[in-house]
Amino acid sequence: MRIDVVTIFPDYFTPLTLSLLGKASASGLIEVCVHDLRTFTHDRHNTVDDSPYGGGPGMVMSPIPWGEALDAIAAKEKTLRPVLVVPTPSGAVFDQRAAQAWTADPWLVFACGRYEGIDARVAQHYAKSSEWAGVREVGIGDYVLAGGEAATLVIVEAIARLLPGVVGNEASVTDDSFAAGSMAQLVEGPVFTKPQEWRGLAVPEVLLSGHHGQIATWRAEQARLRTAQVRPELAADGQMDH
Ligand code: 6GU
Repeated sequence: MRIDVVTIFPDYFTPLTLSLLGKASASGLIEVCVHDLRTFTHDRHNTVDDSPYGGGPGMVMSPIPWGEALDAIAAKEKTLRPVLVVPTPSGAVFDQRAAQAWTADPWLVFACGRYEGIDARVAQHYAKSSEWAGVREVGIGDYVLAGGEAATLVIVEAIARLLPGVVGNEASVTDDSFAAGSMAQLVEGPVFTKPQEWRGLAVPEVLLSGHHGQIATWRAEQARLRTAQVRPELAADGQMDH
């Protein structure tokens, strides 16, 4: 999968060179390229923002450097069409289902907005461009961040770890909380490792029993209990009780 990121803070993306994502890049499973939006400006101060039409607080990102940056990126590859991803708290929530679906896209371009956001005509323009595969405006939760950078890191990590070969143990991905194909939306229950007793706390007996069926049943019950406790709004809650 090819991933381009456009931002006024390229340094924000050094985490993409570390750990799981760093290895995925080194092995060619993902190809990440980070671009500085200011290199697509032409004035002395590398201006990327302007005051909002209609008034109000804050500044809006100009469509002009965005158009130049995104056109330049799309022009580098003639055989693939990129999807433009615009992280914004005004977007639909990016969840595990979206992460799984987006693993099928060969090329994602992330446009990281700052200030009050990017001039809306950028998303409009690329949504109707035949050289692009579409525009997706997404948020990562019900809170407001200072810009799209942190959300982009979250989204890239959520997708990349689902790509075949990125995570060593495939089962650790399919067993995830929220993993597609699980009967219900559940968070996972508690996990334990050695020692068998630590500071007076014992590992639950069933996990030492070697009875795989009983262990699976116990884990499913723990997931159900924890989900009911911390995420009562999730669809699974209650339904499996009747
Ligand atoms: Cl994608 N961007 C910003 N600025 N805030 C957010 C968000 C995105 N998702 C949740 N809050």
